[in-house]
This record gives sequence, C-alpha cells and structure tokens, in this order.
Amino acid sequence: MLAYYSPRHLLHRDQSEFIGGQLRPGFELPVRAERVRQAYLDAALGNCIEPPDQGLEPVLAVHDAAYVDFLAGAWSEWAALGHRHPALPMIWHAGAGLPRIVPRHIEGRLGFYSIDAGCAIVEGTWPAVYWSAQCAIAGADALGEGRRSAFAICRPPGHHAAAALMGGYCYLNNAAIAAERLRRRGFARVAILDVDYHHGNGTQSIFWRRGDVFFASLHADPHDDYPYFSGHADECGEGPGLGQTLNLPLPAGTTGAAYLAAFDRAIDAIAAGGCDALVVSLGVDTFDGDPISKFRLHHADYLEMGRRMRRLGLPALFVFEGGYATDEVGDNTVAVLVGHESAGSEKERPT
Ligand code: OKP
Ligand code: ZN
Repeated sequence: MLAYYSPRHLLHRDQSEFIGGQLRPGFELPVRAERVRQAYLDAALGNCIEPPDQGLEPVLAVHDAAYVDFLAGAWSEWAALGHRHPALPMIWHAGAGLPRIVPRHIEGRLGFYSIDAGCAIVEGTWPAVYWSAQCAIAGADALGEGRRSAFAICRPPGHHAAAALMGGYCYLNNAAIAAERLRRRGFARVAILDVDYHHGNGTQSIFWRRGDVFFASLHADPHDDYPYFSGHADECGEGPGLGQTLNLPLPAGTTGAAYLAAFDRAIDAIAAGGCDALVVSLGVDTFDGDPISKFRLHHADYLEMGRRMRRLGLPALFVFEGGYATDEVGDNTVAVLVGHESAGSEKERPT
C-alpha cells in the first residue's frame, strides 16, 4: 500500500479549545500524525510520500467556495485586528429560520462557518488543512490508478466538517473529498465507513441526499456525547439518499466484542449495497485509553476491524481522523491497515 503525508500539518499547532468551559491546550496535537507516520513506516506496509498539488478543484467539488475563501483568509483577517492568539468563534448562527447572510466581520464569519469552538485557526492552519485534503485526494487517485489500498495520513481530521461548516477539529472533509473524487474518477458507488468514536456529522450532511455514496458510521450515542445533534439510528438519508445512511450509535463502555458485532452490520450493509470502492474514516479514539472517549477497544480489535474490512474485497482508502492517546494512536491506526493487508478477501481468493 502507499501512504500520503505532508509535513505542512506541523504548521497547525498551539490551538486552544474549550473543555468543560475552560480554555485549555487542545487534544488534536501535531504528534498524532507523526506517530501514525512512524508506525506505518515501522510496519513496512509500503512507501510514504508527499501528495502532488491537485489544487482546489477537488475541494470545491464538496465545499462551498465562499467557505473555502473564508478558511484561506481567516488568519490574516484575524491578525489584522492585532490578534496573535488563535482565532475562535464565540457566536453562532443557531437561530431557526434566520436568514443566512454572510457577515463581513471576521468574528461573525467565524461563527457563521462553524458548529462549535473546536476549530481554532492559527497562522499555519490553512496550509495544514489544504495539504491534509491533498493527502486524501492523492489517496483517491491511487485507487483510481488501480491500487487496492492507500492511506491518507490526514491532519487536521475532516469528518465533522460540512460543505460550509467547520467543527470538532475539522475544516475540510477529507473523506468526503476523497469519496467525491472517486465518483468523478469513475467509481459508480462509493461506501464511506466511519469508525471514529464521534459521529461523522459533516460527512453525513454532505451525502444526505445522495444515492451514489453510502455512509455507515459507528459512534458514541449522541444522547451522551459529541456531536450531540446527529448520529441517531433513525437518521437514514432523504430523497435519493433515503436508506444510504446507516447510523449505529453505541453506549459508553462499549467493548471490542460489542463493537465488532455492530461493525459486522455495517460491513454487511456495505456488501449488500453494490459499492465499488471503500473510504474508511479511520479514527481510533474508540481506544480504551483515549483521553476524550468512552469506548473500550484494544489493539487486537483494530487488527480484526481491518481483517473484516478486507472481506468486502473493495479498493480501500483509509483516511486518518481522530485518536488522542498519543502513545498508542500510531500502533492502533496501523493495526487496521495491517489487518486489512494481511487478510485475503473471499472474492480475491482463488477457488
Ligand atoms: C474530533 B474527531 C468543542 C470541542 C468538543 C470535540 C471532539 C471532536 C472530535 N469545543 N470536543 O471526531 O475525533
Ligand atoms: Zn473522534
């Protein structure tokens, strides 16, 4: 397999976030992607290279152009006010029925384009975000060129970002950009399997009305955990997308065995769906030792997840998402890849 990584992610650093009402150093640290890259190299799964620059076109196939402009220019507008600390929104467009008029002031646009205060913007945020998306695009292109699997070491993550909203450490939706890229490169039906602990609300919203992208997600029950307002089992998509969204919320304390039972339901649904490519939103914040999450998975469970994914026999792009236990994030993430690469699918096995 081939992995894509850009050192530009290191420019996105020193972000603060509100945790229990207190402004604290964020959990989404640069060391996360460094550990993942190192674990990938240690596992000798293949080469790790920097992605080529495919520009904004594949990003704009998913995201609103004015939102992308906002992201690209937010730091300089913020700094022009004299600020040197990270930009954070503090007012949101949450009012039902209010017209959506884009404010001129950067403070207004920070709130207009976000769901929470989880997305601090620092000087290097935009280049990091841009190259994170380029990693996902390159991974999709690798499948388009006939590779069986690829790994996009994306940082910042993406699955909470909607077409014109940032949130939960996510600015551009790397997995959605990759899925759309695959569609435009000729894959007729793409499945996105989101195994991050948190519901992929952004990805769900992007494909909510689409019949050509199946979205399945296992995550913490939104009654009890972030992002709180989506991810319930009865959210199934609408219009042409009806039945193309599958949410499997799970309770706090979920262990590997219970998780893998639900995981099989997602795999079965994807297998039944006639998809020809798989994008995995690969977050490992389901880990027992994760500092912000409440599932109890262990290293062996990640290996098993990868093995079961391989049964689909689909070209697979793995897109790194969450995982905040910095000492284990690399090994757990790469365990999914190792499980996938070591197993043979039934379809691929000679009969
Ligand atoms: C990102 B990913 C709001 C922040 C609350 C956000 C968790 C984001 C997880 N101030 N916590 O899905 O791993
Ligand atoms: Zn997460």
